[in-house]
Parts: sequence; C-alpha cells; structure tokens
Amino acid sequence: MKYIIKNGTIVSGKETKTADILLEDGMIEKVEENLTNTPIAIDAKIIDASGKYVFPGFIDAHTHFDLEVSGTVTADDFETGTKAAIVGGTTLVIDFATQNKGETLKEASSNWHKKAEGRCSCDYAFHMAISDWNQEARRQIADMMEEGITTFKLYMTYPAMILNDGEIYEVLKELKKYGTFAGVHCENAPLIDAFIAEKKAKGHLGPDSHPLCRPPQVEAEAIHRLLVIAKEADNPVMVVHTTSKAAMEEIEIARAKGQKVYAETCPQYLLLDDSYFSLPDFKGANYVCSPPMRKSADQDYLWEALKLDEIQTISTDHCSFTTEQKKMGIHDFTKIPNGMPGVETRGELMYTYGVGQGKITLEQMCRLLSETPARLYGCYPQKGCIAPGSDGDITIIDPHKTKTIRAEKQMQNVDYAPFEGFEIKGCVDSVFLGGKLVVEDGKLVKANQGRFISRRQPELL
Ligand code: DUC
Ligand code: ZN
Ligand code: ZN
Repeated sequence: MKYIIKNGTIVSGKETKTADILLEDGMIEKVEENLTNTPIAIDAKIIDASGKYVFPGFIDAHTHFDLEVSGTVTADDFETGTKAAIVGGTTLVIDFATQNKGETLKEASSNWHKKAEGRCSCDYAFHMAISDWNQEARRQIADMMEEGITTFKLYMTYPAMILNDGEIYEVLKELKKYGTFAGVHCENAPLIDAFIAEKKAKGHLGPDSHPLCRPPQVEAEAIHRLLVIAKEADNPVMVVHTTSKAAMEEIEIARAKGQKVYAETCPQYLLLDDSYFSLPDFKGANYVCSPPMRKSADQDYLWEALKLDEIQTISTDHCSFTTEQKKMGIHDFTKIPNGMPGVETRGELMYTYGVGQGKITLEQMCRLLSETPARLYGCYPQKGCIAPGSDGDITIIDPHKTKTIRAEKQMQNVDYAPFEGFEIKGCVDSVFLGGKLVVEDGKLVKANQGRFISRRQPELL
C-alpha cells in the first residue's frame, strides 16, 4: 500500500514545515508540497494530516522488557511492551540485552533475540548490558558491533550487574577502540547499603524509605566518579535517567572542562516527585524505581536543562511490575521490584507538558525523542528523520485531541498507571511503521510488524 500523508506540519530537529509525504515500499519516498495533485496520488491512500504534527517515529532508547529482576520477571514482555510503545508513537525501542554473571555477551544477545523475535509491534534494537567483565567479554565486543548491538550499558549498583570502578574504566577504554560508548546507571551502591541498614535498624520498612536511601547525592557522587573514570578512559559517556539538579551540576562541571557527556532523563523525573512514595495502602511501592523521583525544584532544573539543550534524550526506563509483584516488598521496601511502566505515555506527556506548556519547542521534542537518539545510537537517518530514503516510521499527533490517562485504558500489561489522571492535550493519532499504517485514531490496527534493527557506530555528537 502506498500512502500520502497530506498537509501535515512536519517536525524535524531544526524546523517545522507544511508538506506532503509519500510512503512506498516501507520507506519515505518523497517529501514535497502538493503531492496529491500529481499522478503519484492515483493509487495512493491519502491521509489528511491538516492541523496535525508529523514527527519521525519516536525512539525509546531505554526499556527493560522480559527482564528478570529481584526473583520476578517484568510484567511487560516484548509483545505487550511494543504494543504499548507503538500506540504511544514509539516506532523503535532499544532494550537492554543483559549479560547475567557467568554468561557471554553472545549468549545474552541470543537470549534477547529469542525473547523479542516475532513478537514485536514496533521495531527493536538492543544495547548490551555488561555484568561480567572478563577476557571473553572484551573479545566479544567486536561480535556485538558486528551484530548491530553497538552501544553498551554498565551499572554502578545492583549486585547482579554491578561493575567496579576499575572494570568500568577498562570497558570504557575498550569501547573507545570501536568508536562507541556506554550508558551508565549511576548510584553509589555501598552508601545505599549503609543507608538501608540504618532504616532497617529503625524499623522503617515502607516504600517511603526508598528515596531516603537513594538521595540525590548518592546519584551525584556516582556521576562524578563515572566522569572521572570516563575522562581517564578518554571516551564520551551517557548518564542514563538523570533525575536531579545535583546530578546535572556534575555533568555541567565536567562539560565546562571540555569533557563530552550525554544526559538522558525520563518523564517520571520531570512530572512526578518524591511525595508519591508516601501514598497510603502500599501504593507508594508502585513508584519505587531507581534512582527515585526527587523534589519539584529538581523537576524545574531538569526542564530548564532541556530548554538549554543540556539533556540529549528523553527515554522511559520502562520496567513494569504489577501491584501484585510490588507486594513482594510489603514488609521490606528493599524487596519491592524496582521500576515503572512508561513506554506508552512518553510522547503524549512530553507534547502536553513540554511543548504544550512552552517548556520545550516542537523541534526540541523531535530532537529529544527521535533525532538525537537515532544519531547517538547509530541508526540515523534510517530512523529519526523524515526524508527520502528513511524508514517509513511516522507519528502523527493531533494537538486538539484530549484524554485522561487511565490504567484501565492502557496497553501496558500493568494494573496501575504512574500518570493516572494526567490530562493529555495532544494525542497520538496515527502511526506508520515501515510504511504501514499500524495505529489509527490511537488504536493498534496492525500488530507484530516490528523487526530487529541492526545499528551502526554512534555519531559522537
Ligand atoms: N531502575 C529501575 O527502577 N528499574 C530497572 C533498572 C533501573 O535502573
Ligand atoms: Zn538504571
Ligand atoms: Zn533502566
């Protein structure tokens, strides 16, 4: 099927313009004015996008689907997670293939391919999370690059995945040889353990203790340390899920000294605060994620950083558990599986509360959700771009359409919605994936069209 998306306001990282888009054979064939008046239009289906915003499909570069955490498995697997992603306008997720200790990187990659293959309703790619650094892992970085798994992830906390500072240094230095970088989860693990021991000794075992054991300084210290390590390794690094003013300040100081540092944040750190951890009836557990949400002053600081282009990407850290799973920690907050859903709501939240409230521009939204992740993660201009030759991945937002976020209406396989009751003004209307119309009027009409995206080396912006 051939489509012409007519008269939409096409958004790029640089500008907005009104034009028509011809989609054919999975690709964007033409972006020109008045295509519907040409012979090309005869056998094309016309989609009228007048008054709507036409974005390159959104990329969520931070999801955890079908991941084992704390003795349970995330509620969303690749089937439910990518259905939620696509109705939210995300046409590519980059999930974390995770090496368990004792496994090789190739085994981890093969495990993740098995989890995802044939089940995805949006395109998917993998970063490789290295949890066991040894000679074999070092050798297999080359294999990962060959396979199109061209970016990596390291954890400075979580016993199952943590690497020490020396190991992080070695990995970052090795990645430099391949012209690539890692995203790093920055928290000071021993300090968290000491704070937890104090809370437990006092009998403070509820979810409200969670943020107190992982305060902003625990994150900021780890970021500082990571940036010292990255400087020694002489390689750029991505600080994932940046939550706070203290965290951003560490990044800004390093940048001021000439270091290349990328920063990612997530909607929960922009729109939710730490008061959610104190919700009654164990509802605070639904918000337990690491690092935790902060104060409203931190939110303001992050919005300002977005406005100043100091943050490069907005992803979700989608890592969902049902309220039943969260109950694993009913008597001990450290047993609550960490993570929240979010893959479905990111685009609409960022449009409504970012663009709609004048905090970011349409062009910035395009850079944060599409163009920059595509560049940094080695798939631009195949993704992240509306231009002839790019994949036919398009997300159309209707700025006049409204809704209220409700758990019972969501595709995410969870019985609660972290943004329950949030009003949306600017809904995902239609989504094209590989030139196919897969979401119409906000509803999934064609499932299972996703394919694996083998990526190239990043653009080290
Ligand atoms: N944080 C979470 O809350 N969940 C998954 C992984 C992470 O870093
Ligand atoms: Zn993390
Ligand atoms: Zn994560």
